Amino acid sequence: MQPASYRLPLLLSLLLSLWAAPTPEVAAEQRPNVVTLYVDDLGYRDIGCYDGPVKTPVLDKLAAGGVRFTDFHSGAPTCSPSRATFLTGRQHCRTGVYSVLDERFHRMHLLKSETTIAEVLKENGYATAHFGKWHLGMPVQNRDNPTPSDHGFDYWFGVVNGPGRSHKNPTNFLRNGKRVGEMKGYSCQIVVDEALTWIDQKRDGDEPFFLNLWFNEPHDPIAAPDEIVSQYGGLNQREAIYSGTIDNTDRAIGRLVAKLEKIGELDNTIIIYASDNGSYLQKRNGELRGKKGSLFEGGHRVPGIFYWKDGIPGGRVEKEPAGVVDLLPTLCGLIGIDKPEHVHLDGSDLAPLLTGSGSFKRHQPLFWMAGTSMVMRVGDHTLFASSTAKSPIDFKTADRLMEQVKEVLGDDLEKELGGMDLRSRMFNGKFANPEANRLRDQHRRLFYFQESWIPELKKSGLGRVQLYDLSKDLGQQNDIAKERPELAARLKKQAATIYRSVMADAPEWPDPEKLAAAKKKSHGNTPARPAPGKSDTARLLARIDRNPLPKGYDGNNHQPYVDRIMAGLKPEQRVRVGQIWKEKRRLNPDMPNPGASFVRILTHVAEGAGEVDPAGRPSGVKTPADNSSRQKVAPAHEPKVSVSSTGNTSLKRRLSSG
Ligand SMILES: [Ca+2]
Repeated sequence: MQPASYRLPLLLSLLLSLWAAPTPEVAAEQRPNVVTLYVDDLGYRDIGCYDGPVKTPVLDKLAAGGVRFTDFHSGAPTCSPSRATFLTGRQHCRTGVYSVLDERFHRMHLLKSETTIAEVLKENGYATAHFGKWHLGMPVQNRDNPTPSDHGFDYWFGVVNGPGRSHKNPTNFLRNGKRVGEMKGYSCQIVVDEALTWIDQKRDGDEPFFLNLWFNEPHDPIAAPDEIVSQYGGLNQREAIYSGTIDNTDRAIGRLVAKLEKIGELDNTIIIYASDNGSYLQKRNGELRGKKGSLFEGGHRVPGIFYWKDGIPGGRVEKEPAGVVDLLPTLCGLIGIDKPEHVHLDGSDLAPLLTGSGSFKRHQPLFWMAGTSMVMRVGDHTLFASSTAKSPIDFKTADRLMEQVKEVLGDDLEKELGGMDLRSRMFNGKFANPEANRLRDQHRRLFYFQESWIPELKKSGLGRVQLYDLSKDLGQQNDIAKERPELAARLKKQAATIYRSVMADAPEWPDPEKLAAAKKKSHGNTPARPAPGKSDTARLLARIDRNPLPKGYDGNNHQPYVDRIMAGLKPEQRVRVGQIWKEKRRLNPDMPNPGASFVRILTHVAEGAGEVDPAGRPSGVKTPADNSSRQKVAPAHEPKVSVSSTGNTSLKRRLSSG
């Protein structure tokens, strides 16, 4: 059908086309700068202009001078996938990032072949720089992963994932891949310091710039200056510190805005602010259901602020649902440059909405995934669906570990929770109690996405659905799928189409060993067995690491316990313990809790000798009577020495240091 203007008199049609024209192409040097601010784990009701308790005058002013979205969404309910969607405008599974990634366990990372905002802008004459958290895969842990440089950033300064050991005086920042060493101050201020230095020293006045600031705050472990924390409560109160990190970040952003103003670039800079997922503190997501990690609104509805004095009429509140998936096409639209060719973008160009220059139409519903579940937004409705792939997570063991943590923490439970429920606390921050921390690590590992699940996900369709009407039920309490069967069926079909498209595009990340085994199998004769040698031990160790610690053991009685069990082993078993332990230390020199790792290995070998009694001792193993427990039980000539020489001394030291 011909556009209506073709049927209008020429002059009128010209006038109309001028009025409706998108942002005209501007010469490269007049193009607006772009500054994106993505914070970590900040909720919908945290900051001032979203009715939150934290004082954020800088963000409030940007919102007042720009467009503040009330229905804005992160790319996913957790870090890595959210960031992959942010940079590419694509559903994160397409880009290779299915879930939160950890280089120790995952091959997945943001595929080098993806086109990022940085690459698009660089192509169009922009200088590009990244500051802060990355969490999209780095070349660590022997991974051959791309760096921010490979994703279009000329310059980068940041951390692989979170700052170590907390936001205060972090030690693990990298500048263009090189370690910086310990830095003084707080992460958000350090990140802005570097951006200001870049502006002063690296900026070419003729080029527009793209600064991508991904703050680590308010992600756990939290830290903020006392004088700020004290405005929100006691210096040791977790919620007060949490608020302090957000307040501190606002002050850091204020320094950046002041700098832009000073160099005369503020009015021609597009500033975008959002959070990478909902808060881990339920109340900071306000009336929304769910929090970080959840596909309910609390997991991904976040603040969304767009400011550009020269290009976006300000002072507006926008109710249209939108999200960071829209950033790449929106920036192309606002600046007047081409979107990447031959790339399926899941997001839509918000420029007509922001500039008021035309009508906005989303080309594909907003769609989020987490693990084996997904949610789609159409109008006021959200449709939840689980994939027909069975969840491979062992929830029984997870529940048992949580119970164990409760027991271990005892009277300290409330203090350690700091206002969070235990389930959230298991995923956020570390416990002061080392044993609880060890159980937490074990618990978390159960939930790590495993690349071996991908083929099953690719084969699966959509199972049971839930339907919510946000116009009447923002808290998502009433599932109306049964009341509205036709609508539910129609939306399910639509969601299935998107899911199929995403999973068809998404890479498999095959395990090289499994690939080799499958290849061998397809050649016939020999059954597909894993290659012998080191990898066998690595697999064995992975199995051992998943075992619970024996009852009767805790970090405080480590040495007597080890001595007792060692005394009961046959000489060849002691040698075996020594061999496996040596390999464990070689493969995983930075293991978080060497004492626990050693005891798991010990238990594994000891169990090989027979049944394990309820106290965790192998039956038939001689244990010293209680009244003789102080005596040295391992005969001097036994190979206990070989174990001690590789482990016990450093074990003791590391155990006592926490
Ligand atoms: Ca996050």
